[in-house]
Amino acid sequence: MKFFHLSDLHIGKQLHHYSLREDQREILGQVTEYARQLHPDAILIAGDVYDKSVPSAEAVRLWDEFLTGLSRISPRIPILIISGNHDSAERLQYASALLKGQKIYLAGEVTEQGMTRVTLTDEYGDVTFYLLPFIKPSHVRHLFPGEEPETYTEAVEKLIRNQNIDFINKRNVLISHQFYRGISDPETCDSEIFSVGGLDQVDASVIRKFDYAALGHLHGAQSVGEEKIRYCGTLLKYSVSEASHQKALHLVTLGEKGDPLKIEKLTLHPLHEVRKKKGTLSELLAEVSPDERNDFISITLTDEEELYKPREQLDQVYSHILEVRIENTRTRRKLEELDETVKIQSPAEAFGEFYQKMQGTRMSEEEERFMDEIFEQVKGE
Ligand SMILES: [Mn+2]
Repeated sequence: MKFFHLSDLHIGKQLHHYSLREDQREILGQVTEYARQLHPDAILIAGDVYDKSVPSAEAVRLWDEFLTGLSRISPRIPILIISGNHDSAERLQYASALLKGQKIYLAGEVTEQGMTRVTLTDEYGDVTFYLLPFIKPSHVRHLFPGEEPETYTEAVEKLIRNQNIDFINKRNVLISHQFYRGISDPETCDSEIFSVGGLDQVDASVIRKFDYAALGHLHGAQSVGEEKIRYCGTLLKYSVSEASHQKALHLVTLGEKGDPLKIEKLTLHPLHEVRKKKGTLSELLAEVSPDERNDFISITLTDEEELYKPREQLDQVYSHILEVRIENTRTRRKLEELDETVKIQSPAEAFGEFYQKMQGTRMSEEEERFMDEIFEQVKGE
């Protein structure tokens, strides 16, 4: 059985205030084209369909276009979708009972009956797909009266145990959107949002019996400990920190029970690349190649001397500048000083310094007292 594994489409996302509408339309069009050519047995979308829980009309239209395009392929390819932490479960689930008739399976929530299951068949028998949308322990506590899960790991573990899955004889695939952690820390990037302190991490050992775990949530493609527990990552680069990522469409081939998996990465061609460029202003202005002109560029200038309107000059050659940073002896020294001083400063001292920088004069005693009171109040709360 062959299936596409996608996740984290984040439809409607912007990159540093640039709309990604055309980039997303292009890349989803390429996925549809691959589906038409290769005709996989299923398409799995592992959460974060949208970038926001209340997506824009434009984003909804693009998602509609994508689903419609895929469902026009004949014979029909089943599409299995779960909601991620960015999606609103209820909204994503709209018309799910109707869409089931079109082989589009949408799981926004876990119900009293547990996870949504979809069984598909190939020459080796059944493959059961378990659709586990993004959950917090509080979402599923009511399903386990008397033994409420406290942690994310417990919540996922209990849900799986409750399904009575035959892991010995049958082939089972999990679709899930959580922060799974193996023995080592997974690779993360700037376009992801996690809870502070790693409370949202799920021990990957609770899903290791599945023949494949199609994961979403982390935006860099990677496996968690084993090949078969895998994040496919985003189709597009959603932050500068992903500039060196190789984004691809994952095609997974599941053979007979116990056989090794095959994972192929199909090349995608984004409308704009995300690149980092570093050098002096004159170097960067001189060396620009035509195919980079319209890419998303993060620029680091290394000039030591003051520059005349660098951003305006760069705008003349690059059409999509994400940011311009300056890295020279001066900024490095500032960073070092900041490193040393920030730690020892009280909020009142830090504010005093900020005030002086902004106003060119120190705060009056009265103003200082006023600020002290505010900081005390905040502390109290
Ligand atoms: Mn995401």
